[in-house]
Amino acid sequence: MPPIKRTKFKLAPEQLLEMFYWLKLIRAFDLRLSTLVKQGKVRSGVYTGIGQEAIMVGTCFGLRKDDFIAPLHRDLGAFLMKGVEPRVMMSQMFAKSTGLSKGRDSALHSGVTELGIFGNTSMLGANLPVAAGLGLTFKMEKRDNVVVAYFGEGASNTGDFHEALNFAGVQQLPVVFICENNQYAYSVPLEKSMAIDDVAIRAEGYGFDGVAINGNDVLAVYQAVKGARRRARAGEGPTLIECKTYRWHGHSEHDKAFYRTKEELAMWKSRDRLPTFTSYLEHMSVLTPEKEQEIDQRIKDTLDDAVRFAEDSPDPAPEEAVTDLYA
Ligand SMILES: Cc1ncc(C[n+]2csc(CCOP(=O)(O)OP(=O)(O)O)c2C)c(N)n1
Repeated sequence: MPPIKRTKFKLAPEQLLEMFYWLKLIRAFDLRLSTLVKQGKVRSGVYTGIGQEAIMVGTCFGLRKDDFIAPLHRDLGAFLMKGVEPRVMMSQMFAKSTGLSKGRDSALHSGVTELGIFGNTSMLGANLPVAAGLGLTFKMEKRDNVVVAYFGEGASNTGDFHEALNFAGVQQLPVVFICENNQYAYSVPLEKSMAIDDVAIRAEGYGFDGVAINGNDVLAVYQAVKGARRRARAGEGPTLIECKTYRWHGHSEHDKAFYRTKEELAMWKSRDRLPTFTSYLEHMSVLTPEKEQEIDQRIKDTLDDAVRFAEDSPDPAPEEAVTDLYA
């Protein structure tokens, strides 16, 4: 079969391959971190997004550098896609001086303004009013940038969530709200924290569209976000996209997740779309086994280098604890 020129959603074969690379890199990064935690090498809680990679890839793919993301504790992949080098990301997790926050904080609370990454705080939902505020800035400065703001279904029960959506709806702000509905907020299952099935319907109460999609399907996420982004850039206001998914590991690597059954986990693992996406790319003659091997090797080399760099990096100097502070 001759190589094809155009595939789904006008994505060129190289773009599909790029998506494939990111999906695999992000999963491999989190899996490597999980191993490193067991080896006692990581100095922070690690909140992997294994099983949720399609959300990060589908939402960040096609974002401009000057667009902003407001990521969560589980969105390491979004940091990578927005331009943080894997070795810097790894150092961050090792709390080394070469990490994003130079060892001040070892998880994903750092921001990188020049890459359009807003630093998150621990308070669930608190990133959302800030994202709305950023959207207001874009609107007031007449810039056609967008903010992609992430939250879990658990966070959608906080007051901050509702205030942010209300404000964004009233002001028609360029914010794409991404709900990562992974079925649990720590150990609390969806049905014990909400009396509705879809977080997406909450958007209606604030005057804009909400849609629930398969968050494991990278192309479905990409397509939904692309439309939302276009509307946001055109001044047509926010959208809420609820991505249904599941986290394969516990809330964090120290959580054994005894609150769910093996059968449930197996069922969700069977809904992993990475094998399906691989077959799709092969079917479209975009991917060959050799190409896949090449990508796997590139990912392994990248991660080996990142771990080496983090291990070899110095700890922060004690006197640095009082630098870079607002007074
Ligand atoms: C306001 C607030 N309440 C409780 C916590 C403790 N906490 C941290 S993560 C978490 C669960 C988050 O669930 P969800 O929002 O669905 O995101 P997920 O971790 O599943 O991706 C909780 C309860 C917190 N950080 N902030």
